Amino acid sequence: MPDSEFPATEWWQTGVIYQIYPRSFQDTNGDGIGDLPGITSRLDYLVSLGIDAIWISPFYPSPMADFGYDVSDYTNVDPLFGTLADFDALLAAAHNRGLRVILDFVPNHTSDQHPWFLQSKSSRDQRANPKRNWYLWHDAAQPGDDWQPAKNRYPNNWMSQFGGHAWEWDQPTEQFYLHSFLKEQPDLNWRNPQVRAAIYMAMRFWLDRGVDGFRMDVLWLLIKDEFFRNNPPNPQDLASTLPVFTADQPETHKIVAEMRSVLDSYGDRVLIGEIYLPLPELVRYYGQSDDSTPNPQSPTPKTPQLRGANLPFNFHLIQSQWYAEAIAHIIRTYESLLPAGAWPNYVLGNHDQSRLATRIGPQQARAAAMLLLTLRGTPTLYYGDELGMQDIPIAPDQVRDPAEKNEPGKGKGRDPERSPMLWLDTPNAGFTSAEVTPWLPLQHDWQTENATAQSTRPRSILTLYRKLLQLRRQHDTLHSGGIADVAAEGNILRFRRVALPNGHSTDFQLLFNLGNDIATTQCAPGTVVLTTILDGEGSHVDGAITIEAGEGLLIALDSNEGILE
Ligand code: TEU
Ligand code: CA
Repeated sequence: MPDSEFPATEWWQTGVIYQIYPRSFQDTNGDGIGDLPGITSRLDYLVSLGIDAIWISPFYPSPMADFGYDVSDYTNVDPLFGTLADFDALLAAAHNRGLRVILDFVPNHTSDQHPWFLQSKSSRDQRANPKRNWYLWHDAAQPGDDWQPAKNRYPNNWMSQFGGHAWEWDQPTEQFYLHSFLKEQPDLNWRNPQVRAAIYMAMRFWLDRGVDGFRMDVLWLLIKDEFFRNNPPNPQDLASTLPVFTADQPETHKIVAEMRSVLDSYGDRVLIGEIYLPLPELVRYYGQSDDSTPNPQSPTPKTPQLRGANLPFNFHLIQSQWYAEAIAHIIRTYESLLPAGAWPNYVLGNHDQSRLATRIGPQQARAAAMLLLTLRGTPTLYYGDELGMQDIPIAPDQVRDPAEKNEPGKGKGRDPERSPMLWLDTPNAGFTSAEVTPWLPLQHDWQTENATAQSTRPRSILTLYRKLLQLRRQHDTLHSGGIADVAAEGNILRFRRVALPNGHSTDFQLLFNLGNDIATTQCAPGTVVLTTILDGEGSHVDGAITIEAGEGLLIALDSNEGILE
């Protein structure tokens, strides 16, 4: 559906985002852990790959209980990753190359070592302790017939995403505090205006330095029910509950709008939200017209009715089964639910999810690459997916992720998808020096599947990504045009990208065989521009066309009349 009323003009609409997990990208000081100077040293690779922006997972000072998602200082760099000067150098080097830099911001919780929390837990007397209310403290539940010590009388049934109760007892002040994740990650009280102001100030610290936007961690979880009501049981799985009172609370949208106005006061910056919600709820994070407030800084915003996140992350392709009908359904539903002026986006992998090539297999990972980079909307790539990196096996003594340590063997561990980037065929694949043990093991086939080796192979998945990124940049239909006729026929997924109404762009037909057998379909006359097996480009097609299992085809249609039904 071409949205010609709201053409794609912003860098975060036409561009492609690449996520870097800094621990795993490039080590420069021989401690086996990636760092900021490492990212700087690899910017030329990213330019040659053809992406437009990097999003860097947290590098702030942190005790690293959750590898940086437990922040103890929002306005500095952890010595493990470098210094503020290293960050400024990285930002300048990226900007010099035309790359944007997006930071990962973690507003829902801090580290339990953050000075705010240390102060908050120091006393429950709110006059003596102005930060008590910065976090979510609660008395123990009243004792009932089966009397229990206070520390066992949880205020309600809320559970941590990392297992166990979401409440931790603080004996000195005899109250519980809420932690949606680890007990080392106490949740901030987002109803407190002082908390909001403090976070917005920290955002400004980085915006003033020149960062191009934020990916906001767990944006849909910021506000919790003010009456702390119990979550109802999940009818599908009575051992769990539904997050009715802990997620997607209506007041969250006001906060997103506030964050957005902080960014808008700086110009062309982007607000991305990490949001795992069904599509109808997800698209509300673009902003809602009813509580939109005009922004005094930009009196004529391009999309006046949308004051929420620019890109509420769409994870539905990650969560979907890899079937043509399921994927066609997601694309059509998403497109139909997008509010006017909202720009779509798709994600296929991140540091919390099993690797794409492991989930769907190496052959389908090529089709997935073409799908992600030809859909309408901003794609976000996860580092290493361009090499077809897989989940790595993690032996019990190699486990690093607290999500695995807390609940071993439940498949919650995220170490497998965080293994070091593969650069070279030298020991440790160029990630760190030869004699060092990297913080996570390397993928076994690093000698042949590293970026340097794949660069020399004309049919490697890296070559495919480079070509796709080049084509996406080159053709305005691909980065800005419309989408139409999204359909599934058996295992074939198809859609058309529709030229902008400028008279000099091309329509494209996309065809993907998401099954395990060769399949045949029909195509309007056109020229094959790219196939995921990197074979057969330049041939003319008209009518019946055969597609290999896991193959995707990008076809430039001969004329716009040819494809009108
Ligand atoms: O993830 C939020 C989140 O919901 C994850 O727990 C996700 O559901 C799970 O990992 C899926 O496997 C964000 C960050 O991306 C994650 O790395 C952090 O651990 C978490 O927030 C806490 O900050
Ligand atoms: Ca290092």
